[in-house]
This record gives sequence, structure tokens and C-alpha cells, in this order.
Amino acid sequence: WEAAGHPPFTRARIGSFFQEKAVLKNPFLEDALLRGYLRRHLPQEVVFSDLCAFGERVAKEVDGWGRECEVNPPRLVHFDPWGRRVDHIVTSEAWKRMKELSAQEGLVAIGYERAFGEWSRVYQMSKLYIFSPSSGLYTCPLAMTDGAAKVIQSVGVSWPVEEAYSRLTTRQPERFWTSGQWMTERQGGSDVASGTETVAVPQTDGSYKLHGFKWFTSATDADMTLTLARVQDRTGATTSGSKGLSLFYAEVSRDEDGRLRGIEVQRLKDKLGTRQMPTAELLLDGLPAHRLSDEGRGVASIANMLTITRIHNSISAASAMRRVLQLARDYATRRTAFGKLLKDHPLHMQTLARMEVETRGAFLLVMDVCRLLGREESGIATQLDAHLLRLLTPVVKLYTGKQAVAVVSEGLESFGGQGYIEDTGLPGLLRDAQVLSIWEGTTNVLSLDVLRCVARSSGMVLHAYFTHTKSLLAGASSVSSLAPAVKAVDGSLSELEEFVQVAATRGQSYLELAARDLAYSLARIYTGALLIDHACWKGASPSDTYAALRWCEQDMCPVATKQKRGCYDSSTPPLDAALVYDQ
Ligand code: UCC
Ligand code: FAD
Repeated sequence: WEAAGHPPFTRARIGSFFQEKAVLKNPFLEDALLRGYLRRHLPQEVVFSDLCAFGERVAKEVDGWGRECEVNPPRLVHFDPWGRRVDHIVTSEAWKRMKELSAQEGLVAIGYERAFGEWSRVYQMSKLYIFSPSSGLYTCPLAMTDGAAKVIQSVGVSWPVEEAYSRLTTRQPERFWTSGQWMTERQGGSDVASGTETVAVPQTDGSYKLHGFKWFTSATDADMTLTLARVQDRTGATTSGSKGLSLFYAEVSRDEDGRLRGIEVQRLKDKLGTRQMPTAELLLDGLPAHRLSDEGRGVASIANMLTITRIHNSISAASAMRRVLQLARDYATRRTAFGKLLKDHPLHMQTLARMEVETRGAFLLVMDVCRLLGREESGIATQLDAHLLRLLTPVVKLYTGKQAVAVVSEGLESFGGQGYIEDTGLPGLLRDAQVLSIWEGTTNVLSLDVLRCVARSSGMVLHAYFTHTKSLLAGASSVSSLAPAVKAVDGSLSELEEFVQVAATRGQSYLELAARDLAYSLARIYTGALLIDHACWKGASPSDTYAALRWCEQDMCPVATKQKRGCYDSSTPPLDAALVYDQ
């Protein structure tokens, strides 16, 4: 080596080729469907310029903060140097900047200012959709904050929650509050009615002190929370089950010595993802609180929060799919394999196109639910709208939560090995997607919620579903390019109607076994109709038509397919159990 004239010491020669990374461009300008949807429904210049400017900020500035939240996760300091218990959750500067930004940009406020009437929620959620994958999971506290504001609005904005409402919905960063949502205890997150042990001890001034243990509390640096507890009577007894649960409002505050009032932070959770955000176990030891619901109406009252947070969850799911696609399609213009760019390999494009179809479907489904929410909040919802909103909220949450994992996982593969490399930021997208089907109601629990709302409405929600889906299809009857898609949705809808009729004659266990497939069928058929409807709009593009046709090629009514195979018959559960526990 030295004889060849090289110096004795030199840097390693590692070659001259370095792959260019995928570049995040303005997520608003990069999203043809989002812009098309807004051009169709909310074509205000002020909305476009706000979303465009925000998109630019997200790409240039905020995305970096999101990354900082990931690499600098929160930590818990239990004691001060002198041994006093302080329970400080130390968060990154970037996390704090997210709070300021959220207020300034009106990410909660827009939904309550209602400057765009029935379309205000669509506007708000479009902004969150652009923000979500860059937000360092700040969309989680925002979801709960929005949900808390909604609950307060529904119980009445008066003492003791007047001030809280104004802080949750303000655009002033120094006044802005976030809220927690403490429902889960060790015995049960899904079965809240059986799992809640927390008791509320009445105080002489009409307030309460809460004693209990909350097993999962996210974004625990919040300023306030809504939570569930059982009111103790004079003898200290409580009512068990759902009828014993009431809804409480509590502020998270500190005493003169800097100690949390009535709360000990047991520990922070060590999580697969969502690491940017603190999730804690909390001992409530005399937390001062006010009852917001009538006694025993806790679950029904917090249901308003669940509607909002489940819609936020769906926005995050659609947005994670969109983000990985935006990056993947950019990467495909930069990476060469077998002599040509990835974008010039038809099989690679087919893979991305399939992801695109899923993403478009998810987007239209969630935006339609936002549209319905907006109509309800503007006081113009028909009975049909109200039924659809109730039915489609669990449907959109469970469907998009699951699809996000599949699409983001496929998206990671489209970067090859780099998709698996931590500091590209890509693996975090997959980790964070995995939670979307767990919190705010798991897939099965929400499928059962669908059954319950069908039963409690005596089938009216399904009637609304069939009526509206048919009306969406009717608008496309004369569009020949969409005929195969219309035929497919129409056929699936008939199969679904048939299933419903047969299932109604069977017992509850039959229905429960079919619940997940039923929810998937509801999601796929309705989404097919939405894609068709969007493709019929006069401003639609050929890609809108193509996406509708592609979506409708899949089995849109799995519940009918599986019913024909006898999958829900009483012989199935023992076979399933035997298979699972086969030794
Ligand atoms: O996970 C959580 C926070 C995570 C962080 C936030 C992320 C947000 C997204 C961010 C994106 C980045 S908080 C924990 C969430 N936990 C859950 O979602 C619980 C899942 N379990 C269920 O949903 C169950 O179905 C329960 C708890 C609702 C079942 O309780 P009950 O008491 O057994 O249910 P009932 O008896 O069916 O319902 C009691 C009342 C009824 O009203 P009435 O008495 O008037 O008939 C129901 O109609 O509550 C009403 N109700 C509802 N109303 C129940 N569910 C609903 C609903 N979904 N909508 C409207
Ligand atoms: P379980 O209820 O024990 O469910 C276990 C499994 O059983 C699931 O697959 C479920 O689908 C299935 N299952 C349950 N019942 C049925 C049934 N009847 N039929 C068929 N299948 C069923 N909670 C809060 O209150 N506040 C928070 O801020 C919060 N933050 C969270 C943050 C993270 C990162 C995570 C992971 C969770 C958080 N949670 C929070 C808790 C979350 O809401 C619960 O974990 C979730 O609701 C599930 O409850 P569980 O963990 O008790 O599961």
C-alpha cells in the first residue's frame, strides 16, 4: 500500500455513491385528492391559502420538531435533589413548541369557531391530516382536548368548566390547555364498566376527591382531564357496572411545594411506539374533581369524547398512509435498481398504486364522517345524518386503524432496507400506526359497538346506511366509465341486505361472530360508493375514476362470503378454540 504511493494513514475508501433520501414536500400541494375534495366542498380561497402555508411550514419546519420529539422522548423525574417527590414529566422543547403551534394554528379552535359552518370540521381535520405524521404525536393530546371540549359543550359551558372550555378552544398559546382522557384501569380498558375501581368521595362543598389507579393515561402533561369514577354513598358503598359510573372533571395542578395535587405518577410506559408522548400510570390519591354527568351516566356522557377521538384516530390513520406514500413516490424518482428508476418498474408502481387506492378510500371515508359531524354541530343534520354518524364512527375508526398498519408496512418495504433503518424516521411511522387499532376501542370492541348501535336503533342506522349508499350510487347511474364499479357496489349492497335479513333470525352469538366481517363490509361498500360519487364530480380526474374501479374489484362484502361458508354457525367457535389451543 505504502509502496504504491499512498500515505500510511488515510480515511477508509467507502465509495462515491450515496443514495439521495426521500424529500418531504408540502403535504397539501402533494395531495391531489385532498385538494380535489376541498375544491368540491369548501372552495374558499382563505382555506386553500391557510392549508398551503401550513403545509409549507409542516414540511420545512414542523417535521423536524416531530423528529426531535421522537429522539428526545419524555422522561419522569420522581424526586428533586433533596428527596422531595415532584413527579415531573420532562418533555422536549419541540413537544412544547407543538403546543404553541397547535393553539396558533387553531387545530382545536377551528372546530368550535365554526367560521365555515357545516364544513368547519372538514377544514379542521384537513389541517390535522397535513400535520399528523409530523406532529411528534401531538395530535394525541389534541384529539383528547377536542373531545373534552365537545363533552363540556354537551353538558353545558358553565361553572366549573367555563374557563376550561375557553382554554381548550383558544388560539392564544399562553392560555391554551390540553386535556387527558383517563378511562382505562388495570382490570379493563375495553370493559370499562367492570374494570373501573376508582371511587369518588363527596366533599361538603359539592366537589369530590378521587381515589383509584389509572393504568394508561396519555399525554399526561395535560392541564386537565375527564375521567370516570364511582360515587360513594354515605356508607362508602358504590354501584357496580356501567350504572355506577359517573364522569368527572379534574385539573392537573401543583401545590405550593410543587407537588401534584392528589396524583402520583407511578411510572411512564415503555412503549413500542408513540414514544414521543408520555403515557403514564397514575395513582389518584384524593384528586379534587367535579362531577359533570348525572350519577350513573358516565359512559353515555364520555361517549361524546369517544366520537371525537375516534374521528381524530381515523384522520391520523389516513394521514399516516398518505405520508408514507408521499415519501415512497418521491423515493421512486431517486432510487435506481436494475438499470432504471423504481418509478419505471411497473410492478413497483402497481404496489404503490394499490396503497394509493387504500389511502384514497380511507381519506374519503373519514372526511365523510367529518362532514356528518359538521352537519350535526351546525344543527342541520337530518335523522339520516345522525344515524350515519353513529354507525360510521366506529366503522371508520376500526377500518382505517387496521389498514394504516398494512399500508405503512408496505410503504416501508418500498424503501428496501432503508425502510428498516431507525434514523430515516420511517420505522416510527409503522410503530405509531400499530396503536391506532388498539386505543380508543380495539377492532373487536368497535365491531361489537356497531352491532349495539344497530340493535339500539331498531335497525334504523342500517336503514340510513342503505338509503344513503343507494343515493350515492344513483348519481353515477349514467356514467359509463364507472359502470363496473357501480355494479359491484350494488351487488355487494344486495348481499349485505340479504345477510342482515338472515342474521336477524339468528341469535346474538351468531351476530357477534359476524361482527368484524360486518363492520368491514359496511366500510368497504360505503367507501366504494364514496369513491364512485367523488369520481362523478365534474372536477374529478381520470385517476379518481381509476381508483373507484380498483377499489370495487375487491370482495366488498366479506360477511356474505363467509356466511355462505358457514363461518358464523354454532359449530365454529369450538373449532376455533380447538385450533387456537391445539397441542
Ligand atoms: O385510549 C384512550 C386514549 C388514547 C389516546 C387518544 C388518541 C386519540 C387519537 C389520536 C390520534 C393520534 S382512552 C380510552 C378509550 N377507551 C375506549 O374506547 C373504551 C372501549 N370500550 C367501549 O367502547 C365499550 O363499548 C364501552 C366502554 C363504551 C361499553 O361500556 P358499557 O357501559 O358496557 O356500554 P353500554 O351499556 O352499551 O353503554 C352505556 C351508554 C348507553 O347509553 P344509554 O344508557 O343512553 O342507552 C350507550 O348508548 O353509553 C352509550 N354509548 C355510546 N353512545 C356507548 N358507546 C357509545 C358510543 N360509541 N357512542 C354513543
Ligand atoms: P382488553 O380489553 O383486555 O382486550 C384484549 C383483547 O381482547 C383485545 O384484542 C380486544 O379486542 C379483545 N376483546 C375484549 N373484549 C372482547 C369481546 N367482548 N369480544 C371479542 N374480543 C374482545 N386509555 C385511557 O383511558 N387513556 C389513555 O390516555 C390511554 N392511552 C393509551 C396509550 C397507549 C399507547 C396504549 C397502548 C393504550 C392507551 N390506553 C389509554 C388504553 C387503551 O384504551 C386500552 O388499552 C384499550 O382500550 C384496550 O383495553 P385493554 O388494554 O384493557 O385490552
